Amino acid sequence: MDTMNETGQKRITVVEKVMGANNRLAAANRAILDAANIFSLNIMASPGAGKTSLIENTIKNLAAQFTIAVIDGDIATSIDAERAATAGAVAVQINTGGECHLDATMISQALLQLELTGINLLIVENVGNLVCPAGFQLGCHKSVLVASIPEGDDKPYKYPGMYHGVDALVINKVDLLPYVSFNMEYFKRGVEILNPGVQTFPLSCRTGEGLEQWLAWVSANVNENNKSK
Ligand SMILES: Nc1nc2c(ncn2[C@@H]2O[C@H](COP(=O)(O)OP(=O)(O)OP(=O)(O)O)[C@@H](O)[C@H]2O)c(=O)[nH]1
Ligand SMILES: [Mg+2]
Repeated sequence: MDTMNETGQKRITVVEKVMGANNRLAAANRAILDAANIFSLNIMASPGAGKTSLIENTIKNLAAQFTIAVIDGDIATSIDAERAATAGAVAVQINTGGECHLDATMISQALLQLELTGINLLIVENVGNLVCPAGFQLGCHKSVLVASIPEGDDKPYKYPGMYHGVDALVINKVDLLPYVSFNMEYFKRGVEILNPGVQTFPLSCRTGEGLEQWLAWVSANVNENNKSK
């Protein structure tokens, strides 16, 4: 709502208007995905946490079961989309031109570039950032945060907006636990305060430890989505 302050200046709530427009477009994206019977994940994380590594592992393990597409958001390159394509998915690159997050408009443009018929699973890799992506709905069915051991155990406390809003949490790079000072108890306590009971998958994209539980969760969601249609 626009408001008038005490000096008579009109304060226009531009942010609310922008977010409202984004959310409407996100709902339209969801309708397109639902009509095509596609289950979708929005993968968010800080730079280098292992989003693309997790996506590669997911494609390699589930490509025999599902047809998988990837929309890769990156500030400037197509490196990650190429990695997803090499792993066996149809991949579309979005270069945000410096923007620190994907938004619903970008996803709607990317969806136009995909042949949606036959796709079961769409994975969106958001731009590496623990702040901005949390504020922009894309229309995906579930949002996933990939935390990683070397980032430190204080991240839930420092980036509450991101930890609060996600449907699942991957804790990647557990193979580095012996080498990094990371108090899992302290980390999980922070997560529990912000997002009680959130489904959590400690794993290593490098060694494969813990991947099975993650793959089972993704498969169950895709199968559930197929059943509900
Ligand atoms: N030790 C270890 N390294 C990992 C693991 N997963 C990913 N890495 C490494 O971490 C680095 C970053 O991985 P990416 O998958 O590119 O990370 P990302 O989140 O997609 O990075 P951006 O897209 O640049 O934000 C690479 O050098 C990976 O090989 C893991 O489980 N253990
Ligand atoms: Mg990446």
